[in-house]
Amino acid sequence: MDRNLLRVIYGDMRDAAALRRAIDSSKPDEVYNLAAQSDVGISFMCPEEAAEINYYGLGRLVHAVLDSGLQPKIYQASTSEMFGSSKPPQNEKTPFKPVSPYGIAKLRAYEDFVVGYRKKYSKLFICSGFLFNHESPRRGEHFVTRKITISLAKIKLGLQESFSLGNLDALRDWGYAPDYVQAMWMMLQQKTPKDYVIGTGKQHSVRHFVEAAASALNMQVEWKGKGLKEVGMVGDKVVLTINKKFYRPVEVNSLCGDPSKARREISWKPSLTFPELVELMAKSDLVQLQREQKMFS
Ligand code: F7E
Repeated sequence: MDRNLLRVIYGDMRDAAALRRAIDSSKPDEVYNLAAQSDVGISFMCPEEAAEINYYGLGRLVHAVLDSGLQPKIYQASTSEMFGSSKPPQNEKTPFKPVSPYGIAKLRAYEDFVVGYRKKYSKLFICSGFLFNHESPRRGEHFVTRKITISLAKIKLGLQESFSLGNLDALRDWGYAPDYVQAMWMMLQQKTPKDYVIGTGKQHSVRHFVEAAASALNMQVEWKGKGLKEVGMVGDKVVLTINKKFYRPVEVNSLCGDPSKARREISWKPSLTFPELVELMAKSDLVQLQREQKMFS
C-alpha cells in the first residue's frame, strides 16, 4: 500500500482539542465515527466509559466539525443494540428499547447529535446506520463469533481442549463487515442525510453459530445436559462448557434487521450468506494457526 495514502493523526474521543486538531489538519470530506466502547458486556462494568466515549465523544466530534467552519459529511455508527428488547424484525420505525449502558449511550448520541443537530444546524450533514452485528476474520477475539471460530480451530489442531460461552440461545443477525462498510460509504454519497437499518434479515442463535463453525472445520457438535450444565461434545470429548460469567446482567434476546429501506433507496444488499460467513471465519483462523504452527515448529 502507498504509505502516503494513509496518515494517522493521534487523538482521543475524550479530548475536544485533539479532535479539533484532527479535523483542521485533515480537512476531511467525510468523517466516519466508528470510535466506541463497543463491548456490550463490558459496558455493564464501565457505564461511565460507555457514556464518555459513545455519547460525549460524538458531541465533541460534531462540535469540532462545526467550529472548524468545514462541512464534511458525518457518519455516526448507530447499532442494533439500540432496539434492545423491541421485537424483531427491527426497521427504522421500530421503537428503541436499549437495555445496556452501551445501547443507551448510542441511543442518546443518535437522538441528540444526529436527529437533534440535523434540525438545529441546517448545513450539517450527519446520518447514521443502525448496523446489526458485522463480522469478519478481523473481529476481536472477545466477541462471540471470533471466540467460537478461533477456539474451534485450536481444538481441531490439538492446541486447546475446550472453551466456555454464556447464553447459547441469544439470536443475532450476523453479516459480513466489508458489506457494512460499503453501506456506510453509500449513505454519505446521498444528497440528503438519511438513516438506515443494515442487516441481512436472517437470524441465528449462538448455538447455531457453534454448529456451523464446527461443521466448516469437519467436526460435529452434539449437545448434552441443560442450563449451566450443558456441554458441547465432539465425539467423546467435551469441547464447550457454559460459564455464567459470560452471561450479561440483561440480555438482548432476539435481533433481526429488516434492511428493506437500504435495499430500496441505496441498493445495498449483503454479499455473503450465514454459512459462507461462518466458513470464511473458521477457515481463516485454521489457516492462520497452521501457518504459525509451521513457523514455530
Ligand atoms: O455477543 C452472546 C452474548 O459480544 C453476541 C458489538 O459489535 O454487535 C456486537 O454486540 C451474543 C450476545 O456481540 C458469549 O450474550 C454468549 O447475546 O459477539 P457479542 P453483541 O453484544 O451482539 C452490536 C451490533 C454492536 O454494536 C456491538 O458493538 O453472544 N454470548 N456467550 C457471548 N458473547 C460474548 N462476547 N462472549 C461469550 O462468551
